[in-house]
Amino acid sequence: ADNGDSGDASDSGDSDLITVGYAQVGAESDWRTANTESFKSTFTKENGYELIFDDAQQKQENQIKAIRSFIQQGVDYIVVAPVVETGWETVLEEAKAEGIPVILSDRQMDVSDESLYECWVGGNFIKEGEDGGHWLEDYLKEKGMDGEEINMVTLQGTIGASAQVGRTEGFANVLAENDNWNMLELQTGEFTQAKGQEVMESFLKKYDDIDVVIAENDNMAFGAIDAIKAAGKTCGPDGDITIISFDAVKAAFDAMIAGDLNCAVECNPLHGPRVAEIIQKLEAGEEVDKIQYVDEELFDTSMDLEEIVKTRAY
Ligand code: GZL
Repeated sequence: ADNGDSGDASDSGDSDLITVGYAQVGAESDWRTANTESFKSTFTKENGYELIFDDAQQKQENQIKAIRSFIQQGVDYIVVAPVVETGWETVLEEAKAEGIPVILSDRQMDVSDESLYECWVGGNFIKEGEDGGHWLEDYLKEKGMDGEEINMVTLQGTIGASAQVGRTEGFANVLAENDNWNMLELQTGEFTQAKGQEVMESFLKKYDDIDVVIAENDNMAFGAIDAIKAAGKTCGPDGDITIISFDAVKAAFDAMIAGDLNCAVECNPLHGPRVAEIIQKLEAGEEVDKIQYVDEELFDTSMDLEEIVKTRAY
């Protein structure tokens, strides 16, 4: 894993800076890039911080190594975006033993003792999945297809990641209410464009009657769009295949404006300022809420996307 900043926090010289070790998932998607940028632009020396950044290349063992390194360096706070929900108890116990508070951002950890972390800030993944499902219900009704058999496939995110778990569960809640919807198959595309394209290619070979693709992030949707076009099919509002994606990064707006993507369910990546606010509260000895959801919307091609995208921060 590449450690963004070299040098040991304790010899940073600026002892009045708050040192923050940030164990980031990786650089797998546009969302992740925006999320990392949000932290790097918030946790600056001018703002009173020393940020030690680690990119784990989507591997849990690298994140655990990074957390151990932060503990060794005696950072003031550890922030983690856990790649998957399980397997964190031991290293969190080690941080607790050294009295270093841990804050979770983006994805959640499934731990028995919730005192092992101060709080979590991120998207409401189950609601995102349900919002995507309800959007599809309305869309099919508008097209007069609400009584027809609808065949769909899902490109899942990294299996075991909160965003995958929640979006799959949320969409499944709506699927259960529509017995004319057939979920042909779900398979992980690891939240990357390349893998998303590969899995979509295999779906297109296997099924010749796919009506809807649910892509659990925008980058897998972009891969699916390429695979669909390469197979001589069309997608988007005027195409054979309807695509719903999650994140709503700028490139997703471009895809909707180009007519390739139907709907993007937002997952706000700008967690830097929220985490800084939490640290300031903890510094002041204040209580912080355990679960803190960020604001999120849903965008589709019926909206004035050229206008909306001008005000988008990511
Ligand atoms: C969501 C985040 C997910 C994004 C993907 O909070 O965990 O990980 O949806 C990213 O783009 O890879």
